[in-house]
Parts: sequence; C-alpha cells; structure tokens
Amino acid sequence: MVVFQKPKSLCDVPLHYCPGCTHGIIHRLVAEAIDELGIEGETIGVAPVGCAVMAYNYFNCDMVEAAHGRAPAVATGIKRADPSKIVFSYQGDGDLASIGTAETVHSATRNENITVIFVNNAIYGMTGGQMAPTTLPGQVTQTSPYGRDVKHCGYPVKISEMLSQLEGPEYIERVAVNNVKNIRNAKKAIKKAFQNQIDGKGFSLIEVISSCPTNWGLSPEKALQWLEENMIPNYPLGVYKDRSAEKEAAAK
Ligand SMILES: Cc1ncc(C[n+]2csc(CCOP(=O)(O)OP(=O)(O)O)c2C)c(N)n1
Ligand code: SF4
Repeated sequence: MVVFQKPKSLCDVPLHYCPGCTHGIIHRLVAEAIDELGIEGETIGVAPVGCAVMAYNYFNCDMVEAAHGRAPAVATGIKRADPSKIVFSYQGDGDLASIGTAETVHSATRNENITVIFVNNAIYGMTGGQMAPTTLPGQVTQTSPYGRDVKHCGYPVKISEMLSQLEGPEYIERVAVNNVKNIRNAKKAIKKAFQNQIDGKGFSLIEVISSCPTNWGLSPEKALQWLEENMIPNYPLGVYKDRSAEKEAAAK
C-alpha cells in the first residue's frame, strides 16, 4: 500500500525555496487538491512575482507568469476566455496586498470565478526582507530596522477581514501551515476553494499564514514558533466569508 508519495500535480524537480520555507508545503497542498479533484488536465495556474516566481516550474499544469500584483487580472482574462478551465493564482503579500491591491479588490468584488492562494509571510521575501503591507507593528525588517512604526507606516493590511466586507466574494478563509493540525485544515480550505470554482460559485481566496525563516532571521523551527506567537494573534485564523453556507443557514 502506498502511504506517501509526491502529488502528480507537482513536478519531480527540486524546489529553490530556502530550507524550512513553508512555500513548499503550500505548493504541495495545492497540488494534492488538484489531484484529488481530478482537474489536473484542465487547471491553469498564474505565477506571481516574489519567491514563488518559478511556481511555473513546479506545478504540473499549464502556467502563466503575471507581472507583479497582476495575477488576479490575468486569471480573470483566462477564466473569461475559457470558463471550462480551472484557474488559480498563487501570490505573496507584497504581490497581492501592495502593488496588486486594486486587482485583488476588484476581482473579489466582481466575484470572478477564480481561486486565489495568498501566501502571507509579513515580508518581501525575494527582494531581501523589506517591510510589506502585512508586516506586524514593531516587526523589524530591512526597511524598518527599529520595528514597524504605525505612526509612520500605518497598520498592517488585513486582506481576509477587508475582502469579507465586500458583497462579491464567495469564500474567504485564513489558515496557517505551522503545525500538522493547521496544515490539514489549510488543505481542506484550499480544496474547498477549488471545489467552489468547479461548482461555479465564484471568487475564493485562501490566506495562508506562512514563514520566511531567512528574512525573519530565525531557524526554520523558531520561525514556526514566531509565526504561532506573533502572526496568528494578529491574523486570527478562520472562515471570514462563506456565502453558500450563510445562505443555507438562512434557509433553515
Ligand atoms: C513592478 C515591480 N515592482 C517591484 C518589483 C520587485 N519585487 C520583486 S518580488 C517583490 C516582493 C515580493 O514579496 P512577496 O510578494 O511578499 O513574496 P515573497 O517573496 O515574500 O514570497 C518585489 C517588490 C518587481 N519585480 N516588479
Ligand atoms: S526568502 Fe523567505 S519566502 Fe523566500 S524562499 Fe526564502 S524563506 Fe521562503
């Protein structure tokens, strides 16, 4: 009996991510969801700019590279051109919550039938650890060496809370990948986000609280601990919007 194997939707190549980076776990969860839903032949992914820029080398499906922050607009174009395809974007917080804020908000408010995987590690990883819109108050980064000062730089942008206020989107959930329980829950949420698209329900975004041991200056293990103690209290996990579930509850 096979107990553990690489998902078919992940290419058999080494990933370039730093040791202990949770991008790899998130890739695996997305690939497992694609395998389990049997949609590998009809899925098209949109890769971001950021550490996951080479996601097109890792997912075993058609992939398109978008300019920084533009992935939801590119995904919208692909999905509208061929609604039979299952289209997802995979984006970091610098990509999605900074330069791509407009694309994110407007694809959500239009309830585009796409799936967005939003990897929030509270920093610009690829470019060397600058402050991101999601950097925590007081968090030290390359561009906030004394810690993020909210008087000067404002407060973190809380994407799940923000998008859940819009009427448009179908499903918004925040998950984390710091322990087995949370990883299993993240998988369930990601799979549901793809299932919603298959069912034609519209825009689903899963915010995944992730680690960046390299730019946080921590060992992989300490990074997971930091995530639990600092990220999760600032970014509470849970379902922020599930329109179908709300409708079902109201009908009872
Ligand atoms: C238009 C444009 N502006 C800026 C950049 C530089 N840039 C590349 S990656 C990046 C930030 C990536 O951070 P994030 O999206 O959080 O992803 P991570 O690397 O942390 O996974 C920036 C600012 C760029 N490539 N293109
Ligand atoms: S810089 Fe950070 S986000 Fe990028 S691969 Fe390394 S650990 Fe991961």
